[in-house]
Amino acid sequence: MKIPQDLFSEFDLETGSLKGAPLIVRRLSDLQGSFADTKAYEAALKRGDPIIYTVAAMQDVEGEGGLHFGLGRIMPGNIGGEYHLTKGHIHSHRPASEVYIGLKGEGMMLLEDERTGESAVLGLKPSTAVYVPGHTFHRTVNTGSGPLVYIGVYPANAGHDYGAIAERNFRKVIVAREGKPLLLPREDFLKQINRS
Ligand code: PAN
Ligand code: ZN
Repeated sequence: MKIPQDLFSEFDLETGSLKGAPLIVRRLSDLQGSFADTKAYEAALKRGDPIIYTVAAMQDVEGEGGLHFGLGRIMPGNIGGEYHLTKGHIHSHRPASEVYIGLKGEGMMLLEDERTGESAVLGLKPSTAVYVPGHTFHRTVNTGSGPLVYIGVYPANAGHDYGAIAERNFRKVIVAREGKPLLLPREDFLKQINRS
């Protein structure tokens, strides 16, 4: 059997690139509405528009039974105490699940069941894998001091729905408290910000 080009991939943990795949770059300005502290977000944007994360996705294989995968790389940092994060989404084909594998750095996956609203938070670092079931919003957060690099593998027919979560955002936030990550209900965090 001849090995076609799309059966083999090489990825670079330092640049976040995947040979042959386009690199999607998400800057601070692309994350309007994602961070809870809107004042801190606007103030940060005035200072510059840094890259928050990149994703390089291999989408060659098509059809029933096929798999796609993406290499994500999130830069360290926070906005108003909330760690750098991905936009987050749910798969357009709701039953489609995904496996995340940590490759470098330290972070967390924030999951939220669309049907029950229940949240779960799971660590993501080298030698760990997180299973994201179907019908679940998922967001990745970098809680470390260096880049967080991971790979996500999902069905080729999953599709990405960003609109459903963009409207109301995740119910929980992951913020830095005394240098450590703390999971808080969004409402509680907003109250704390408005009091100070
Ligand atoms: C991942 C994500 C990646 C970036 O490959 O696409 O972490 O997050 P956003 O897509 O929310 O910007 C994945 O979950 N794919 O299905
Ligand atoms: Zn996904």
